[in-house]
Amino acid sequence: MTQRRSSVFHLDVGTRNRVGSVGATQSPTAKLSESGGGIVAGVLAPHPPHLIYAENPPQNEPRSEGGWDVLRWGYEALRQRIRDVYRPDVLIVHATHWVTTVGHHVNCLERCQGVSVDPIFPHLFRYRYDFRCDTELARAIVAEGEQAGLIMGAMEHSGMRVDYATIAALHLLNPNWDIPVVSISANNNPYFYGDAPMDAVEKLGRVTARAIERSGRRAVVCASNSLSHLHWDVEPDLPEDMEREHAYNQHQYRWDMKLLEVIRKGDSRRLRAFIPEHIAATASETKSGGLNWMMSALGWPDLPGKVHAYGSVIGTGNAIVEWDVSGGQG
Ligand code: 2X7
Ligand code: FE2
Repeated sequence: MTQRRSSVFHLDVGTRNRVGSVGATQSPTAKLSESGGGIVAGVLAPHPPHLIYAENPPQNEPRSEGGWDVLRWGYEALRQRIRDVYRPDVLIVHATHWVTTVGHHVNCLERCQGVSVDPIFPHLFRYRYDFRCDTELARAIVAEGEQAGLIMGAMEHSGMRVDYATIAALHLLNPNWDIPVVSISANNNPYFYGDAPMDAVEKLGRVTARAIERSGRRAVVCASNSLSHLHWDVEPDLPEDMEREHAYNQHQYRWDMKLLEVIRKGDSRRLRAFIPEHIAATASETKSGGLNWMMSALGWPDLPGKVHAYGSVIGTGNAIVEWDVSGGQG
């Protein structure tokens, strides 16, 4: 049997631990500002291209027999909440695979069109995208960030190919693409290990929240991250062969469950301290800073996250989680 090799990078699962400093937390029902603007929900939105491939949307070229159904059902439930309950003006995504080494970049292009290809799984994900950005809010985030002392960049290069983590998460959250988008890069310099500081990305979260409030927009903020990130480097002939899909090992699965238990309890101090431990134990993709950015934008509320689904994709752990901070105004 031919087996495909993937060259996805591996990180050693280290033993480094760093308990993050714990900052002030906010009430779970962050009020919308007088202008009506504010964050109504935060979501953890993993982006394995396999989930798009399995769905067979017209935008994606490769065809499949399906697969990873429970994760896709979880996304269906979350889509419905976004469409019927939150009705946001904008979806803001922290884009794990748009890696910038100097500063946090924000996509400031009016319209993005092109084909997004997963460099590791091009046989699964070649997706034709066409969507609009909320450039006014994007520029406001850049300005607020600069004012707060962060290195920011306004991305205006029309030739840039939008990364698959942005496209996959946004498709899974809103396949109609009828809500404007702001996407923010992962400034990955400091974020490779569990003991890397998250201060800058947390400041970016606070800055993002401030810009949203001033804009008068209702926003859903999205961390585009998988959890445990060890995975197979061979693939079955039929990529969607579910006989072959399971957690990479018991250690990775247990640590993801520990994180989800903390999330479901809604103790944000505990969560903030636990994230680096989880990264160190599992090479979790949250090392890109997306989860800290999102929780910081929400103000680290003491609010249980609702887990819509958990499942493995090529061995990695993936959880779809929602934090409703609308305070009944959703
Ligand atoms: O980027 C990814 C990922 N986060 C998880 C699984 C498989 C592929 O790509
Ligand atoms: Fe990823």
